[in-house]
This record gives sequence, C-alpha cells and structure tokens, in this order.
Amino acid sequence: MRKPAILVTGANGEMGHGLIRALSQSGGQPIVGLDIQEADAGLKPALTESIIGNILDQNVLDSINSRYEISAIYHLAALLSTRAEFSPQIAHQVNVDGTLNLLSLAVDQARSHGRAVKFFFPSSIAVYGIPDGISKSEIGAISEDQYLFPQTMYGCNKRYCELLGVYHARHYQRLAADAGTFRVDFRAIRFPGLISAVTQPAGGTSDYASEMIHAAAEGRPYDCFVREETAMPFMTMPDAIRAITELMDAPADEVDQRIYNIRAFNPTAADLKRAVERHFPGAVVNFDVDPNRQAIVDSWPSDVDQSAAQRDWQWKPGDDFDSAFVRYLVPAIKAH
Ligand code: AKB
Repeated sequence: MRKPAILVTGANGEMGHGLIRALSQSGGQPIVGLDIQEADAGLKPALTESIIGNILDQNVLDSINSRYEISAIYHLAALLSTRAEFSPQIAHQVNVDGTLNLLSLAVDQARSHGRAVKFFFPSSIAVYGIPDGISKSEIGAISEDQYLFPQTMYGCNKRYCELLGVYHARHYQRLAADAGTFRVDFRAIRFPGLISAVTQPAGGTSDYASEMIHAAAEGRPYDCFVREETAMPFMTMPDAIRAITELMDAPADEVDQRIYNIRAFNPTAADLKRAVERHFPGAVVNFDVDPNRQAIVDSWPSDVDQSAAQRDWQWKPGDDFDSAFVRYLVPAIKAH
C-alpha cells in the first residue's frame, strides 16, 4: 500500500526550511523531503522521510513513485542565478530537466490515484529582461506578460519551466474527459529577492540584501556587489512561505492565471545600507561593484505589478520595508 504524502524537493534549502515547518504546523499530510544533502537535524522531525537524492536520478523518483501516493509537489530544488551563469549546462539540467522529471512524476501520480496533483513552482523575477537603454523607473511596476526576455540562464530556465507547467496543466486537463480525472494543477509565484533571518541564500544575485544584514548582525564588514542606487523588489521569507500556502490553498478555478508576481518592498542598496546601520550600530557597508552581477540585477525590473495575486487569491504582504526590520529581521536574528 502506498502511503499518502506531499513531496518537497530542495528540502534542505532556504525556502525548504520555512515551507516544511509551515506545512507540518498546518497538520496536513506527511511530508517527504528530497535533497542532495541530508536534511538538517531541526527539519527531520517535520519529515516522514528525508531522502538524500538527486532530482535527475530516475531511480530515486521511481522509488518515491512506488512508495507514496502524492497529492502535492513543492518543487524548490534549483541552481540560482549567479551560480547558473558559472555552470549553465548543469543549471539547465537541474532547473529544466529536473522540473520536467517532477512534472512527469505528478502526471504518473495523478494517473494512478485518479485525483489532481497540485504542483508548486517557485519562479522568479529573473524571467524578465529589461533591455539596455530602457529606464526602469519610467516602466514602473511590470505585469506578468511584459518584458519576458530573460538575460540569464537561470531566467531562461525559470521561464521555460513556467511554460512547461502550464502545458502540463492544460494538456492533461484536455485529456481528462477521456482518460479519467487526472490533472496536474500547476501554480507558480515569481518571487522577488527573499530575505530570511534564519538562513542565508547561496548562489543568487539578490543575495546582497541578506548578506549585508547578516554580516552586520555578526559584526563583519560587508562589500556590496551592486551600486548604491540599484533597486529591486524584495520580501521576507515568512511572507514568501505564507504566499505559497495561500496560493496552494486557493480554489483551482480562482487561480487559473497560474503564474503570479508578488513583492513587498523595493529598496535601493543605499536604503538597505541605511536600515542596516540604523538597526546594527557600528555596521560597516562598502560598495565594491561586480559588473557581472550588477548586469544581472540591471536586467531585472525594479518593481512588479502584483494586482493579479491581490485579485485572485487576496495576496497582501505582511511586512513593508520598515516593519521587515523592526518586527522580523532584527528580533529573529538576535534570537537566532
Ligand atoms: C536569485 O538571486 O537568483 C534569486 C532570484 C531573484 O530568483 N534570489
């Protein structure tokens, strides 16, 4: 007998930590975690099984398929934008082939148990590409269907996987009439940069915000790799986790756009430096621009339009820039 479960890939990553805690607190189905690294000791009590394995390894996925009856997949495993520029082929394999493997697992599962499998995909503002010479401040907040010209491998991977997800959702919905009721209920959020008080990102380009805050909290000087006036959208990790659970809980017929922008605030790097200096007296932040990473952030919008998420699933960020520091980052970092 297969056991009911939900599957989280990239379980040991930044987002995996928060999501697994939230899912286990909500008391739903048992959670199976999959990651290339062993899950941290603190995560293990929330998992019914912690599998060390690669999403590119069909044997691992076959074993999950044969032992579990999966109702939802949260596919978080990915190589982030800076890392992907260094290893574009590996990024393509992990980010695209890996996602296709998980979508196929969702199809197999839905076909075998006859119910829809919900599939959450964390997309990114990296799917956008603002061409050189266009003023980001004049464009303002961009909506889901504008400027879809990603300029990084990671952005291309994320955009293609969004399309694959929508394809799987539509294709199997069409077949459902003849072939039973199996469906892949694909839902994606295009995340801005995420800031966590507990974990640090690795290999991303929005990492400068987290790195600046954590360095200040630890009393280390920090060289920020983008220019002071650089602005992009961000949000706190707890808001991001809440957004995932709210989108996944929304009735299917209300979220048929399937791909949503969200954000909470869009400070410049100088705004971040000022906030860090205010909350961590003695913090030292300098600017030492990395032209390659600067070019990546320059291609991303400085703001996104989240009105579709507000309309379809009543999305509302919990923290603005000031309260992110006062209510969440400073107390949680100090406690940690
Ligand atoms: C990255 O910097 O690569 C990610 C992202 C914005 O998707 N944090």
